Amino acid sequence: MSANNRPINRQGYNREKMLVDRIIATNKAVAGKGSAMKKQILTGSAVVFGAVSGLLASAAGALADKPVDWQLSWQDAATKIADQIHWFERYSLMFIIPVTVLVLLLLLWCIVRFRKGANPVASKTSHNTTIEVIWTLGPVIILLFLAIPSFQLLTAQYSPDEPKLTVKATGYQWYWGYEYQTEEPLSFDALLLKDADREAAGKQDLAAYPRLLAVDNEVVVPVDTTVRLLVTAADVIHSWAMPAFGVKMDGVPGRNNETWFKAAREGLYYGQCSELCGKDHAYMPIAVRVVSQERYDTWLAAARTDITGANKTLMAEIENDNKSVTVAGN
Ligand SMILES: [Cu+2]
Repeated sequence: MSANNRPINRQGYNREKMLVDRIIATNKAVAGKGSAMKKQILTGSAVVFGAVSGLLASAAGALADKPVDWQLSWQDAATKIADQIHWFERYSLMFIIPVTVLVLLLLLWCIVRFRKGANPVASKTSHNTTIEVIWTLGPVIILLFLAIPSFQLLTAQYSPDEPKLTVKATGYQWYWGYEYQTEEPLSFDALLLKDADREAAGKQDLAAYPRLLAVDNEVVVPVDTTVRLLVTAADVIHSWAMPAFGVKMDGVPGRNNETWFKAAREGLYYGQCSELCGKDHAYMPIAVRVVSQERYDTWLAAARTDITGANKTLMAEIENDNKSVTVAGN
């Protein structure tokens, strides 16, 4: 499977694959022991899981990076910056967890050791140079260890390569408007996809086009390309946020904020407006479709005259790919 055709939802796909692998492994182990009945049962369950996994795999091709039920951690990173953010979280936890545990233990020790019953006469000590040096220098050193990679990450976030494409996103109450600042500019609006419009849009697949996240017109960008994103708003403050890209930028009326992303894998990515902007704040999702350069070029040319048609053609091509990937995967 080429990098470009990697299933989009790696988390879901891997979980499913692990489950099937485990069942197959158990099945093999049981078969080795010669327990025919167990083998039959397990073969049966493997077949069932195989079928389910087959179904999921075919959907996986169309699946997208989006929040999943009971998710506690990040969405898979689709950009280097998101990867770095995830790394920094794990790194800072390596300090936060021991410090929290240490403080908790010290507290418990003080509570038990120096309680009135065990220590009726309190010490009158008010200064201890050694301990004061330790509890000043210790935190300073820890903060330095946190500050250096934190500034490195900030610098990386503000140092994109020369962007090849500029897209301006304007937040409105309550949808997004996009303007491609290409030779011949292209602009369109992206509104929440209503259930009633699913069929006409060919977006009945709830896994790929989740309720409250899918939109009518996705932002289409080429893979492995630095995209400069200008974010602004026309009425109140909005915020353009895409978790898988590690991007969140406020759109402020009268101001042009700038951010960027460089998506490393193709797929359909979902985000939401992340600034409380009014009663339909929850209903102005963001969808970005990352495709190959050729597909992007074709789409852009067609979108100038017919955005709906261009999106439909693109969708049909991607669906076709997913079908052949599934067949090849079998
Ligand atoms: Cu908003």
